Amino acid sequence: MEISFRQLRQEAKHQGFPIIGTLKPHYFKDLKEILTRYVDEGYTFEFNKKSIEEKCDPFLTMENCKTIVVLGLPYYSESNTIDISHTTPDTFRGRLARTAWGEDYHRVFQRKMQNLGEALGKNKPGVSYQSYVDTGPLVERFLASKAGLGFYGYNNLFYHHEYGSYVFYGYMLIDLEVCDVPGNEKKSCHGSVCENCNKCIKACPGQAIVKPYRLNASRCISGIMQKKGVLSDEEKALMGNRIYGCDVCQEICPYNKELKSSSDPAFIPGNPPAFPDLRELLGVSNKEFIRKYGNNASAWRGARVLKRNALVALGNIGDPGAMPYIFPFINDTREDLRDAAQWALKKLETESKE
Ligand code: B12
Ligand code: SF4
Ligand code: SF4
Repeated sequence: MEISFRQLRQEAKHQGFPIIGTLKPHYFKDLKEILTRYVDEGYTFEFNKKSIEEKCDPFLTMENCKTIVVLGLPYYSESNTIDISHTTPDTFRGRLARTAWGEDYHRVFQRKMQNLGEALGKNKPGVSYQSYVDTGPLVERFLASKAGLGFYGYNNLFYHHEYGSYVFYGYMLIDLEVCDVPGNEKKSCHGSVCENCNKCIKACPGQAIVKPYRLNASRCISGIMQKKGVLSDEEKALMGNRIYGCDVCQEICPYNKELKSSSDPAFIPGNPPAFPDLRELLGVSNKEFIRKYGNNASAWRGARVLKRNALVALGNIGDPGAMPYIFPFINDTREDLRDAAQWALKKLETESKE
């Protein structure tokens, strides 16, 4: 069975994917080298030597795979469509990274990929496919680069020439050959932009970008905030007012200026807002949390992690008016919440005496 790239792209666009590329599945020897280097240097995150083979060999996931379809969803848009009261930080508001603005991108992806799969099935009855975003066996950025969709920045992010680094990637393994695939266009050489810049490396709060294209995930705040349990005092201090994710290495990047905006309404923040009221978050019941945050990317680690982060953020923001909201947690039976509350309170008390 075969489909032309043009037809596939048209269908993907119709289902809401402005970015699409394809590649033929094969054993990714070059990825194996990259992953082995990461492991040898000790910069691994939720992957291990055991799973390297799966990441490098798409046929272990789908034996009859003929094409890997890489799909991109841009998520950056100027805030003009967003209720400004929800986006202006005040002293009791924390911050969600742009990746958690609007609907959980995993859901958005799965819905659109499911629709794309069904549309392909109508055209090519019997076609089989598997779709993944984040939790699948393969490495999204690697696939995007092999499909010729852009380039890597020093900050380890993958850039699209129009939408910059604010693009989510997912992929589908299909048993369809794709014909008439255009050659990869070399639209820009990002390497030369990075050479005279290094802004992301200097700005990273956790000094997590240890060298160009190398992230020490254990120092990346984005990873730190997703960990469960008690955070070290150094980790807590690094978080600032963030409660989920970090955009510093993307916001500072000159390549991310004057981007084409995403037109996807799914990524407009609403409930929860981009800057959630931390007092409110600390008070929500599990039921209310599910209602308010359940459809948001920040919720996947549960209410407890976000509440711990909210306590830390209130300490970092430094307004003593937050104390009454922190007090109820200082003797909490849950150690992570108790520790965060005691740390925040001590910080506010010390600062108010200075
Ligand atoms: C685990 C994970 C994390 C971990 C650790 C990430 C890590 N080790 O890089 C943590 C929690 C820290 C994290 C943070 C973030 N993440 Co994340 N994360 C992932 C996940 C699930 C797996 C990553 C992985 O396996 N990495 C393994 C390494 C080897 O691969 P890589 O990260 O792609 O690194 C590439 C470069 O190092 C490059 N490379 C290596 N050497 C060299 C040398 C040269 C010369 C060149 C040019 C390139 C190069 O090749 C590697 C292979 O692609 C992916 C989704 C997925 N399944 O791929 C999302 C993903 C990478 N994350 C994503 C995002 C958005 C983020 C955050 C921006 C979220 C936020 N706002 O807080 C931050 C950004 C941090 C950063 N500077 O990269 C997006 C990235 C989109 C993009 N346009 O790049 C992805 C693809 C999710 C998605 N589905 O869209 N993430
Ligand atoms: S901030 Fe500078 S060095 Fe970092 S990715 Fe952007 S252009 Fe490259
Ligand atoms: S997401 Fe934040 S902590 Fe992680 S590398 Fe980028 S700037 Fe550093």
